[in-house]
Amino acid sequence: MKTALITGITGQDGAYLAEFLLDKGYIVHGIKRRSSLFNTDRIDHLYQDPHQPERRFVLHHGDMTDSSSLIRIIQQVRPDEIYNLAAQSHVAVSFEEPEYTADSDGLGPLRLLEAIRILGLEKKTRFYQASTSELFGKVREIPQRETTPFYPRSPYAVAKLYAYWITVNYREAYGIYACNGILFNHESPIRGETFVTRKITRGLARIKLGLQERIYLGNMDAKRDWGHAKDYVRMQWMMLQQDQPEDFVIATGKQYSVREFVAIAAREIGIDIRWEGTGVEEKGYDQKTGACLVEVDPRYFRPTEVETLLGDPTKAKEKLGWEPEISFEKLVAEMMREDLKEAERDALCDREGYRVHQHNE
Ligand code: NDP
Ligand code: GDR
Repeated sequence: MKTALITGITGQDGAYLAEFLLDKGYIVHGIKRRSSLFNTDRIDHLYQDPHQPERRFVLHHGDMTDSSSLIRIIQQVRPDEIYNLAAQSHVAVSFEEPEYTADSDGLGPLRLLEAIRILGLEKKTRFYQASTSELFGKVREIPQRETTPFYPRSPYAVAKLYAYWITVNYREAYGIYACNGILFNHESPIRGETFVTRKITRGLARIKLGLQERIYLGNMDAKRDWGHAKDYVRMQWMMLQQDQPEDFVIATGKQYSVREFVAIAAREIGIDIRWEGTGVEEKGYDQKTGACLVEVDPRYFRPTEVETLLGDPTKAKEKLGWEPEISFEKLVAEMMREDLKEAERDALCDREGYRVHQHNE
């Protein structure tokens, strides 16, 4: 039975990966950071009571900015595989918290790699680093592949650039089985609510149920290559099962604009959007009722933007036989369906006088 340690287990990918590895028979350990409220909604269905003698799912308190906690946990768990998914993962927030982002996203991976070395686990523990298409930033080649030059455009991407290279360096310097998955955007019904796809599906569902009037968005022209998180965590595991460690781009090879995402998601719930204006003047109206459902708010513009990302997953396909199984259309439909359910629950609570989330950001 293999043992895996997942950092960022309470996040979107952490939850799907934990489920995937438990199904494969792994013992799964996860690192969560202390928060003032329970913060384990995404993994509560996997939870096992700590008083139970034989557990296959174990949570530890730790933080990517605290070497002592990381060394202690790795010493205790002695994992066969570490999946480093923890990060301050919001690009826009990284402009507001650049130093913290550098610490957790850049130095955090270094702390894990050093722990592997200090504990003499170089030959035992395999390491996966959650690298990102944001590394390509201001793109200089379309589509982007493993050999495309990097040009990061945010404190987040710069921190991840350090993480990418320190992973390569520890592989070359100390022979650690360490790889980077350069993953393009991947989404799901459990995507964080402030990433643009979830903001759109959640907002539209709440509009449909009368809980909110409008969605405020930033750059409508941004284009992304959006896949499903379930397909992408499978690939994270596959990367650690090879004879030799290598870096891979994971993407679908198709891209859509934010505007197109809105239109496709709205159609899922029977709304056709009519667009008017451009730039900060742009608005989206419901064709039938004439209500304004979408408005641009410049507060969501970023100081430097990544305008377009499109990945070429040929290497993953040829070397690992990986291909995405869930189409873009299915992804959007699933997200809309699940957000409608959530909005229905909120509407019910609202009617019964219980306070529901008002966040619209
Ligand atoms: P999420 O934001 O959903 O999850 C991030 C996780 O990291 C959460 O569990 C969070 O904990 C944890 N975390 C944040 N800071 C710390 C810290 N200082 N110490 C310990 N844990 C911390 O991200 P995703 O699941 O979407 O992404 C997983 C990884 O993949 C991230 O590293 C991200 O940057 C990267 N990535 C994501 C892509 C995507 O499209 N989803 C694409 C490419 C890369 P908490 O729940 O307490 O906030
Ligand atoms: P991204 O994802 O920055 O690509 O990072 P996000 O969904 O935040 O933005 C995608 C694009 O949409 C534009 N946009 C908006 N974005 C947000 N969040 N909110 C808005 O209102 C809005 N309006 C337009 C953005 O400007 C951007 O161009 C994600 C994260 O998961 C990273 O951790 C990961 O590394 C990359 O994907 C790959």
